[in-house]
Amino acid sequence: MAVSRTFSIIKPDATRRNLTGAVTKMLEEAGLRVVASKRLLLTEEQAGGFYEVHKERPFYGELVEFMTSGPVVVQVLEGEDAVKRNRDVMGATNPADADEGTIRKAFAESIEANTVHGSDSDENAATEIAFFFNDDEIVG
Ligand code: RTP
Ligand code: MG
Repeated sequence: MAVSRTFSIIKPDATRRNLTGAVTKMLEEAGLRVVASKRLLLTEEQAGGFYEVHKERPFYGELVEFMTSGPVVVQVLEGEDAVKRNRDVMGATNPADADEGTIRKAFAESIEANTVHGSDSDENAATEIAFFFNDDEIVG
């Protein structure tokens, strides 16, 4: 399996509880390497643009409000089959459905305040990485 990249966000519910290190440790233990990282307070425009695909969903407004409610840590992760590897360690969107050993099982507060975002395809990973990082900010 080839080494690839994915995009991750440590969400405001996690930064608020000082879990950036604990979440990152689980990502690293899953075989992912942080090759870019920065802490940001997203603007409404950034959060709204990032979640544009969910614009018609009933939770869009609340999601944008949540994602701008505190700092996030955006990261590029590298590893074998990175998108799937990350989705596996994240666990199900709703922590009530998340498996033992996953980040969301360990830390998520609710279906919305669910600690992490992870790209769901290689194509979306490339788009999402480019949304937040220049090439020279990523050191593999
Ligand atoms: P993500 O995009 O953040 O990695 O999460 P995901 O693929 O597991 O979930 P997705 O369906 O893409 O939804 C994006 C984010 O929206 C929030 N959400 N709220 N209130 C609700 O019913 C609801 N459903 C989803 C979550 O923060 C979810 O991660
Ligand atoms: Mg998603």
